[in-house]
Amino acid sequence: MRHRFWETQPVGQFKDAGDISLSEGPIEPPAPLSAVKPEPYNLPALYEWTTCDMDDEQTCAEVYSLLTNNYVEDDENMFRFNYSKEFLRWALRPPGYFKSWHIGVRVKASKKLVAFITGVPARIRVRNEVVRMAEVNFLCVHKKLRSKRLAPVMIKEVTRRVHLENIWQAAYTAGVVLPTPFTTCRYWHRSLNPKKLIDVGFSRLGARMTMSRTIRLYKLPGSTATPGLRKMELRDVPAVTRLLREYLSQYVVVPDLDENDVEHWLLPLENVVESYVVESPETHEVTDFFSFYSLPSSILNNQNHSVLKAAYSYYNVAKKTPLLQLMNDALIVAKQKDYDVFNALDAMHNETFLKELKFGPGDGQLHYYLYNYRVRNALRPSELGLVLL
Ligand code: NHW
Ligand code: MG
Repeated sequence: MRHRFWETQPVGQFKDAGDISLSEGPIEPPAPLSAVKPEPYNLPALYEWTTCDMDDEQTCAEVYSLLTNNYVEDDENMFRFNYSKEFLRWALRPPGYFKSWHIGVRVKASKKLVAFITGVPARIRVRNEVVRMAEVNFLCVHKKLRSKRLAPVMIKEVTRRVHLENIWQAAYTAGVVLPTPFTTCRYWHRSLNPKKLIDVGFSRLGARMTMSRTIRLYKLPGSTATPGLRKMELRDVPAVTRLLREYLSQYVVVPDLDENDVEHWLLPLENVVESYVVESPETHEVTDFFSFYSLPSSILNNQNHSVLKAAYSYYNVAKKTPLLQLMNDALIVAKQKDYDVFNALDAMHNETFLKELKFGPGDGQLHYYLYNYRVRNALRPSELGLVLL
């Protein structure tokens, strides 16, 4: 497949796969800031750039509505991601964020928001190197403006604004294959509300299964098993940061998180991110934690249900509690909070609990990419310790 745009970009090219003369690291060196184009890229004449202030209720509502109606759908167009406004604010305003990286496109005449792309700053470790990067997400072009090569302009503009902050690398994920993934993960799904999932076409009744047997199969205990399990609090940030940094040290590509980052990304935020710690009843030490984020999907064309409530496994560390038990407690908590399904990638050590806890493999793949950074050999999902939203 030809990639007219991506062939021009500093990313691993398909033709270079397996070329052992290419070394790991930046593909292009940083340029002096004076060489970064100072003015925005040109848009087609009817459109204009806008910086989206996510603190502003009306702007946030416009972004929410663009994404709710035009963002990612499954292959069969049955579901579409429905990130909440609170979620978008959380995802886009981590420590040190740049408002200038929240980029919209409006119709000049009507001011209607028709396209969006964002970056947030992050430190990502690739093997032994910690690199300042942008995490790029929420690329969206209104359905009526598709296939007009607007996406490459959006990507070039976010790249330019990232360069203006003297950052030269980025990380992103996509369901589509582009040049060139450094790893590819699969989503696994654990039914919490099997009847609804079957009713809306998310899953199907297994061969020789009845609805009541299926409901029994996925039934969970009414309460969690781990003594000392409780919601994470602000005072847990130092311990959670230590646990997480130690745990992530074994993986090849991971976020480099300090206490400020952990406070932002893991402290519970109602209907956005949930984190639970295990505090030892004897020593009062925090020994383990799990977390998941809340990303509902709109159910397109169903009479009885309009929203699928999905929990997505985020970062989990099992130091003392067996991982299987910890994650079963995560399922129980999610069920109590009325989620319909619990999703997890086959990244990190997730493979060790997925089958046992009755997750089934999904049909979607998630490809991971770095911009302007070559990874020598594609990683196995179990070598990846990075979850993007
Ligand atoms: S992935 C979610 C992407 N969004 C959606 O799928 C929403 C529904 N779809 C749309 O809105 C998470 C449109 O279809 C989009 C494409 C806007 C996707 N990533 O305008 P054209 C992210 O947000 C390439 C990258 O005609 P369109 C991550 C495509 O291969 N490239 O298409 C975002 C082709 O290039 P090629 C993608 O359908 C990461 C060109 O776009 C892509 O009207 C962004 C066609 O453009 C995707 N998901 O609009 C990269 N989908 O070379 C960040 C298509 O093949 C890079 N394309 O001809 C780093 C930047 C920062 C660097 C800093 C140093
Ligand atoms: Mg387009």
